Amino acid sequence: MTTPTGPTAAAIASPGACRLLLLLAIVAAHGAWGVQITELHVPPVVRNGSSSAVLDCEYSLRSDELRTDSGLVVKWYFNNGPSPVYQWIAGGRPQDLGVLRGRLDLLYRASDNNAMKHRALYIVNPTTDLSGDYKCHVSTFADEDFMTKKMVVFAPGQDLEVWGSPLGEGVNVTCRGRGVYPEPKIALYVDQAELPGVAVVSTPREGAFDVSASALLPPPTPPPAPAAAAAPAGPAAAAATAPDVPDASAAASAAAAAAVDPGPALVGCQLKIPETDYAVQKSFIYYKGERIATNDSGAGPPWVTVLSCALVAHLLHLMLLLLPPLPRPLSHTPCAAVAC
Ligand SMILES: *C1O[C@H](CO)[C@@H](O)[C@H](O)[C@H]1NC(C)=O
Ligand SMILES: *[C@@H]1O[C@H](CO)[C@@H](O)[C@H](O)[C@H]1NC(C)=O
Ligand SMILES: *[C@@H]1O[C@H](CO)[C@@H](O)[C@H](O)[C@H]1NC(C)=O
Repeated sequence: MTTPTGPTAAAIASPGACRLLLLLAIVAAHGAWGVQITELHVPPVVRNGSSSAVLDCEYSLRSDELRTDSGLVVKWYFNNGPSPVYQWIAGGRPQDLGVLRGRLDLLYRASDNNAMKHRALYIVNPTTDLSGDYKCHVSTFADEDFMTKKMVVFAPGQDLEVWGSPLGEGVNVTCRGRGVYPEPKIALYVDQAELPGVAVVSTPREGAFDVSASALLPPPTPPPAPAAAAAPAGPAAAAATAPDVPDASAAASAAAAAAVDPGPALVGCQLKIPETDYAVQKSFIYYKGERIATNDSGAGPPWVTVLSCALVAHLLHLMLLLLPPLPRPLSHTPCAAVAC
């Protein structure tokens, strides 16, 4: 018996909504959807020869997928290759395959949960050839999920070298880095300004790169005697060859040179490895054609510390010019002091 009253009409109008609610309730009771990767931990940058790198694939499972007969399989793929480089069938032993064969600690456990313990890759001594995309793929009979992330294994290579050699009237500045991976960027600077027209050569060798950059600096002016005398604090003091007894004419010509002297130039080289924050610099002070100091640094610009050395040398130089002990015509001293 039907009575066309309000409540009955409402019940007829909303069966769709009721079914949706019921479905949501069932899904909620089962713990949402099937297997789902919640976090993929892949170290973005690893140094070649590090002791280990752990790539962990965290996932959530529906309660029925936690059972041993759920068909849970964890696979890892490298660089989108067709076959896995690692496979673990829950309940069995993990296997290292392909490029990772012999490269993993298979006893490593990422979790105490039996449905998750061998989900991670524990790479022992990662090397540059293991740079690439790592895809974790997790599946059960009911569902599957995957996620990919990149790991760069970089090699800083041997010490960066920078030097200048005379070329015609100028100086050929060359900077070289060897055995670097991945392919680095290299640049030359003079007083912090990047030199344009630098010739860069990059050569692959044994799975890494040798790079060099060279550029021609304009002709230097002749080295003044006071510059050599002003360098005793620096490591280049032993290399200073100018005689310690400047005569009046040498001092006068030095004063004249100082009048147009633009000061020491800092010649630097920087090598950077893309996708990492690895950068290394090396520089030397180029003072009227003479290399008077050198330094390098692994992090951050060395310009400030080296530049202050340059300023000290420059100040010493100026002080020597202003000191009155040298026998020379008085009229020349104020001339040098005001840099006419
Ligand atoms: C350059 O700096 C490094 C530290 O980065 C230091 O170990 C080295 O002795 C310095 N070299 C010179 C020539 O000052
Ligand atoms: C990376 O490290 C290994 C040793 O762990 C070494 O044999 C190899 O030459 C290194 N590769 C580069 C490019 O430096
Ligand atoms: C500068 O020197 C480097 C190596 O010392 C050399 O390879 C390069 O060709 C030189 N550049 C010029 C312009 O000669």
